[in-house]
Amino acid sequence: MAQAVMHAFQTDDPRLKPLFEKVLAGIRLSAEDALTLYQSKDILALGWLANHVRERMHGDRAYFNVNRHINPTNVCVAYCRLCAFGRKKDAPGAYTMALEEAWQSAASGYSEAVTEFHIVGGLHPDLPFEYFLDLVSGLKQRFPQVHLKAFTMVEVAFLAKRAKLSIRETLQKLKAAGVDSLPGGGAEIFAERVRHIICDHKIDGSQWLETAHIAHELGLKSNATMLYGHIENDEDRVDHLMKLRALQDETHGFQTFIPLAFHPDNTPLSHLPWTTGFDDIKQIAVSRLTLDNFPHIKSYWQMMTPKIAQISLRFGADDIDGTVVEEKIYHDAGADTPQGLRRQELVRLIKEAGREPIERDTLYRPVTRTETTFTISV
Ligand code: V47
Repeated sequence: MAQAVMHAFQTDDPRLKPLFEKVLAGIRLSAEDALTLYQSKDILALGWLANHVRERMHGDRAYFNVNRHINPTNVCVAYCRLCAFGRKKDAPGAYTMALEEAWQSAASGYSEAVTEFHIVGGLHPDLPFEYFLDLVSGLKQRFPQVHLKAFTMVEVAFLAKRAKLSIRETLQKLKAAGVDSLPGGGAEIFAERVRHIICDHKIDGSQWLETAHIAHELGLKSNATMLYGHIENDEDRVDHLMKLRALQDETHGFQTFIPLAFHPDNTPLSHLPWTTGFDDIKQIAVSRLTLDNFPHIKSYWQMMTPKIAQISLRFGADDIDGTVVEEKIYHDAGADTPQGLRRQELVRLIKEAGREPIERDTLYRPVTRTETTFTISV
């Protein structure tokens, strides 16, 4: 049997052979191994290994959800060089939704009943903490069946500062108002040298990790991201992955890892090139192979493009995110993907990759639909 498997794995990169042995035996890869993976050009061998792990964990299942993004404001005091979304308060294009407007926007769009609102926005200098508590409790009241995945660790830390509360108290209040889990944004790259340049005014990497730690302690699941393809190097990527893996060993609170390819258009880093398909696919494979304690690796179709996201389902990813409906952060930065995809289009992408589409809720419970209703299996 081992012989047959060995036969199926072929590589012209001798450095990958010992990694093959480790992956097959379920032995954790080291930081050094992760670096070797990044340095290899044998994308098919990396894909074979990542796919092996992906199928060991999930078989043919590939997950998606029916969700809607809500970005209540793009006003932001952080002025990150990586970002094309944030605006100064009085700058052209700056917006802040009144609560009624945010609640209405949640209801608009596709007719398919959403199971998740993904809520993130800028760090607004004046909006009080109560605005966010009211936003969340108002959504919960109007859409009690919808999971609220809201506020990155960066937003939580900013709200805590503004409300003069600890991170723990802030998260407790958000949870009591109706926040069910947290998205993975704002992690960027933890390495200080890079973080200083791409997002100087955000909390640092250790504060991001500490906020996630507290969220997990409070029973709030979260995701984690890594922004790649700008000025970081392979060592920075490995450092980021290892820090996430170490925290996950402690809390088991992360559900999904989402590598995010940098989109340079309209950012102060617009001179940088876009990532290549090779790098995007390799990043998915390395993520699956190194983050052995993360249940899911998401290839976010909005950012990867539907075509790369689909191929990723054979290179380590088991999730392609959801319908989204209205995406702003990537489109401000030059993405030419659609604003949203219908449920049936996601199903088609997955089926054509030879995978079994599983509609999930945010906590990865299967969702079954009739024409007008849906049921979540618990
Ligand atoms: O935190 C901002 C990134 C993130 C750019 O948790 C950029 O399920 C590329 O975190 N080019 C927000 N990336 C998106 C995010 C996310 C997306 C989908 C699913 C989930 C989840 C989370 O987008 C930001 C930042 O890291 N970002 N600007 C840019 N120009």
